[in-house]
Parts: sequence; C-alpha cells; structure tokens
Amino acid sequence: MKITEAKVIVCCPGRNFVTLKIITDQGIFGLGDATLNGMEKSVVAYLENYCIPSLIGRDPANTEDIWHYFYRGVYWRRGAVSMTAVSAIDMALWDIKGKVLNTPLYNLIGGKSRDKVLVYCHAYGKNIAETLIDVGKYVEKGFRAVRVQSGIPGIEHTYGVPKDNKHYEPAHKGLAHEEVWDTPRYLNFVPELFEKVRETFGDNIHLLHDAHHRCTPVEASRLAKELEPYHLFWLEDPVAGELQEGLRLIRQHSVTPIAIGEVFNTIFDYSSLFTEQLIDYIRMPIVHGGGITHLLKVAAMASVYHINTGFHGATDLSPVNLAASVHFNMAVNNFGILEYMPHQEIVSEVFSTNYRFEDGYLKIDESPGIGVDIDEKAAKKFPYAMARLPVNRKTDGTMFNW
Ligand code: CS2
Ligand code: MG
Repeated sequence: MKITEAKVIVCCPGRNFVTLKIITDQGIFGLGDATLNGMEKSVVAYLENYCIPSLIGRDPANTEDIWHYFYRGVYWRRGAVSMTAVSAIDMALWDIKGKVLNTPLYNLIGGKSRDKVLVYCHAYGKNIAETLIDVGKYVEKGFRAVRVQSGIPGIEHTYGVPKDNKHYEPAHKGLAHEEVWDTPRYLNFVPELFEKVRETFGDNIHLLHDAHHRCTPVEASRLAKELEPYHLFWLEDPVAGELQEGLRLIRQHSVTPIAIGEVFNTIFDYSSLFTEQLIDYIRMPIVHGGGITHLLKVAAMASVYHINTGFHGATDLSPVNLAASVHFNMAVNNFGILEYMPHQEIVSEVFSTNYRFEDGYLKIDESPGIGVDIDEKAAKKFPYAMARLPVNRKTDGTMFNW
C-alpha cells in the first residue's frame, strides 16, 4: 500500500479545526487532527510545505519509521507547530492501519483494558452561586467528575468563564484580546469556592481545577495546600511547565494531585516530572504530543512512576482527537481520566463521530481505525475565521501567562 495523496481540510463550524486526510492507492484514507488553537494556519503551512511532499509514496503501515522521519529527520525539531503536524500524520496512519486490519484502534494498542472511559466536564459561573448551579447541572447529566472554575470578585474576566453565557471558547475572532489577572485575589478566593462545592455536593464527586499556568511555585504550593481538605482529583497547570523543577516545591507542601502538560509536545517536557514523581497525571494530548506512537511511549514511561493519563480534551481539539483519545484510554492500563467538553451541535454537520456519553463515561463503537469521518463538502460551508487566544496582563500592566 502506498500514500498517494494528503490534504489539509480547514473549516470553522463554530470554531476553527484543521484535519489532515492521508489517502492511499487502495482508496483507504486516514484522518488526523491538526488543530492548534490560534495558530491553525502555521500548522497548515508546515504540513503543506514540509510534510506532505515527503509523505507521498511511503507505506502507511510504517508508523514507527514515519514518526521518526518527521521527528528526528527535522533538524529544528520539537515545538507546538511541528509536533501538531507530526501528531496529525501519526493519527491518520493509525486510522489507516485500523481500517486495513478492519479493527478499532484500541485493538491495535493493547485491546480493551476497560469498556468505557471516565470523563470530566467544565462547570463555571460568574460567582460561586452561579458556579454551584452549573456543577449541579452536570451532576444531573450523570457526570462523575467536574472541573470547577469561577469568576473572581475584583477581576473583570477570568480564565474558564465565558464573558456571555454562550458556549465557552477561549479564542476570539481577530487579534488577541487582553485580559487582566490578579493572583492574590485568585489565591484568596479559590479555597472558599471548593469549600462551598464540597459542602453542596459532598465527597462522592471528583472535583478538578485548572490554575492555567498562573502561579509561581510558592503560590501554587500555598494553593495546593489550602485545597487539600477538599480532596481534588487534580490541580491542573499550577505553574508554567517550562520550569520542571518548579513542581518540587508543590510536592514538598501538599498531597493535592497535580496534572500538567496540555502545552507540552514531547516526552522530554516530562522527563524529570516523571523521574522525580512531581506529577500525577499527563495532560499532553494526542493532537499536540506526537500522536499515538509517541503517547504510547510517554504513557509507558509514566506508568513506571504511578502516573496516569489525563488528556486535554477541550472543544478546540477536534472530534478526531477526542475519538483517538477514547481508543487510547480504553487500552492503556494507567488511564486516569479524559477531559470531555462536548463540541457544539454545529460541529456534527462536518464530523461524524463514533463515541457517546453515558452515565459519566465515554463509550466508542467498533468502527475500524479511529472511526470519525469528515464531510468535505459540508466543511466548505464553514470557512476559516482568524481567531486568537487572549493575552494576559497583571493589574499593573505586566505581561503574564494566559
Ligand atoms: C484548558 C483549555 O481545557 C483546559 O484544561 O486549559 O481550555 C485551554 O485553555 C484551551 O484548550 C486553549 O485553547
Ligand atoms: Mg488546562
């Protein structure tokens, strides 16, 4: 079998998605998610100008060799753009592999370790009262795990809470919006938020929180310690992940589980976080972390240190990534939880999917490969619309992490 064609499909059914379609001489094709929120066109250019010409003529079965060709074979390697392209190629090749062998992807990477995948959703509100109502809504829907984010008194707009009551989408059309951040107000507020959530919903619901890269190690240590009484499933991205040793301080002060890495893109971003057991969950998703081939290695190394998967699964990652994540987490032994923000209804006009939410879990059918398809004609109805993630400044105007 040979790759004869590969194309990048860009569409915007409610938000931008980038999908790589690899086609073979036997008519079988595979899909890979290549969406990188706010930087979509960079990945398109990299795929079209650098990757696709070198893909044509290769045997799609050779996932390991092709992965290394597009990783080691690139001198200026690593980074979000190139690794999102590598991930998309890898996902599409595994999709083809499953279709050729007429079996679902999870059967190619270990088979079923479970029949369903525990997921968590996003609950939020402008204040604690609204947030409690939103948490209740998701508990009603059957979610067993809920991420809780809230507006913070004194901060005009904070991460994870939409400005209006529309579907939460962090990217805004046009150039980056500027937001304002106040760490002291945040640190003073969050423990009270979780005290109220635990008081209202008790202990039998997993609670998660995303600090979104915004604390220093000592601030994160204080937050993790003060959240201990509320037994979080995890505190996510407490600090910016570049400083891996920054997680040591948090570990010295708290047993609140830590999840990090949705902005990571190779195993090297995790190295000392694993060997020093500084984290508990891997956030790096299939779409940005080198695809199935690389994440299998990352998950295997993580399992040595009792670290579980906890993949990123926001709505700015496409249904192709979400389905691949369900397959992956059906199979690996060290599965933790999967983020599941249901895509907007309009997305189903372009993507047909094979997973379904049931009683707090995602289940997937027996379709061969990843099992998602894209309607290219429908995709054309939703042209790309430039959108950027916000930037963040502290109250005194200092540039900060968004
Ligand atoms: C967030 C994301 O889901 C999460 O954990 O960190 O919503 C993140 O802000 C977006 O994916 C950025 O595009
Ligand atoms: Mg996050």
